[in-house]
Amino acid sequence: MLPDRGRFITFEGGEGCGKTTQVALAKAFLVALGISHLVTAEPGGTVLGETIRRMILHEADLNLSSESELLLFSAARAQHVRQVIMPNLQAGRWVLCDRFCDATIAYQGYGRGLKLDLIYRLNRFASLDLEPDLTILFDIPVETGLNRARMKTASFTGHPEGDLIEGEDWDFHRRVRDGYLELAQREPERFRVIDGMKDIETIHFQVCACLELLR
Ligand code: Z5A
Repeated sequence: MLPDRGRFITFEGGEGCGKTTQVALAKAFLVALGISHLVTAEPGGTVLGETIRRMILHEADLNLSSESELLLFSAARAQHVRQVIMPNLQAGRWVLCDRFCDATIAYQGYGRGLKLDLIYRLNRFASLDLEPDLTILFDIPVETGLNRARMKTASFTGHPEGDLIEGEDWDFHRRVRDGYLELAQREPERFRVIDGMKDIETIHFQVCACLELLR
């Protein structure tokens, strides 16, 4: 952890795990502490990232191959890191990022079955070797997560169909969950795994405790 650089914290987990809820609460916590920060998400955070997000998640007509999907997530990340994340960290701001490189390993690696060593190399290239100071993984059973995600989608759109990745079968989402847990086991010093089945307030306290340790 470089002393002058802002802290880089990523939030990860399967569909409906509650990370976006917790990013918003963590933001309020940093505001209360007077810590200068930025909240962002992948894919997104730049004009290119938002365009790619729309393509990957909503344009079924593109019939993206797994390989094209991987390269698009990587392109979005390359832009996001160079244009948004790095400049903010270098300015001393903390950056809270909803998904980052681990998502590509979990979804395109474990989920789609693409080669992990290739994804690690692409991640390093796209991210300029940037590693999170802390990654908080919210773990919940796939069934609960997908139900939550569908209810959230329905509350916005009136029908439960989510995006193209959310619509993958349960086995895909189970591989993603197992992949995340394996990553956390492999790097226990970077990951903190939180039980996403607890209530929102309890989880928030746990997240705050993690953030406190980075001050
Ligand atoms: N993806 C990828 O494949 N490869 C990559 O490299 C990257 C991403 C970067 C992005 O979708 C998709 O891209 C994602 C992975 C893939 N897959 N899909 N689909 P996104 O950004 O649109 O969405 P998301 O990241 O998957 O999830 P989300 O919509 O942001 O939801 P969430 O963070 O998982 O959960 P939430 O919104 O905080 O909570 C969901 C609902 O549950 C909501 O109604 C909450 O009020 C409720 N909730 C939250 N916490 C609780 C608790 N503790 N108890 C009960 N209810 C709760």
